[in-house]
Amino acid sequence: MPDRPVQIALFETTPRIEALDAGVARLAAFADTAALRAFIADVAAVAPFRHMAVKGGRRMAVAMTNAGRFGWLSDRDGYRYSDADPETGRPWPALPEALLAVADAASRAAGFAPFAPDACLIGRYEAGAGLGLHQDRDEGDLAHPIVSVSVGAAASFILGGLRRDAPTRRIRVEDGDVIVWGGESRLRFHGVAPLRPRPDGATVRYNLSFRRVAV
Ligand code: MD3
Ligand code: FE
Repeated sequence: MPDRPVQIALFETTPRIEALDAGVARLAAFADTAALRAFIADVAAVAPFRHMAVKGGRRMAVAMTNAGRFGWLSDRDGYRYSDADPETGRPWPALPEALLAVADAASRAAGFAPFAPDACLIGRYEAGAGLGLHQDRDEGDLAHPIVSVSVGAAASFILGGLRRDAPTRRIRVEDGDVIVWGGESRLRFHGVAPLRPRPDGATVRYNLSFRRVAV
């Protein structure tokens, strides 16, 4: 990865915090998305975005890559975290201190414990791409929240309950929004509605989700 240390804080120090649900907080316009875009480009130069396969053999609509010690993978065998990119055999690009600080500051601002993520899954959503309802439960210690950062086009996040058939609500997420998901919402089903094409054609959204995988 290019050596481009970022010294400035990448987050708002006096965030607007909104409680959206039990254990779910939104920090509106919390993250500096220009710096995040540079980070995403650096990661993708080493670990390119790819449409991973799922169990039935179909490919996901969202293109993904990872940074940090562990990266999330899906293939015909299922989901798992791995310390190497199967496309290259190389470790995933490192998570810079400035980004670790964003995730930690968001966790604390939302009322959770200090947070030291060791994985960052980056998703790229183009027009029409969405993410079906699922749970994130492969991380070692589910007491840690997940911190997600939205970059680019707005999207509707779908938040369900602890059972797949529970009612869902939609949460609009915009460029720079950080959402912290933890506590009793950590295992809720969730997804992303297919991105509506924007009239200017510039329909792309990135999502970075910071996770703690190792216990
Ligand atoms: C909500 N990504 O990659 S952020 C994912 O916007 C994923 O790209 C979404 O769901 C996106 O797995 C959402 C992350 C997230 C993670 C765990 C959650 C949201 C969550 C657990 C409970 C509720
Ligand atoms: Fe998820």
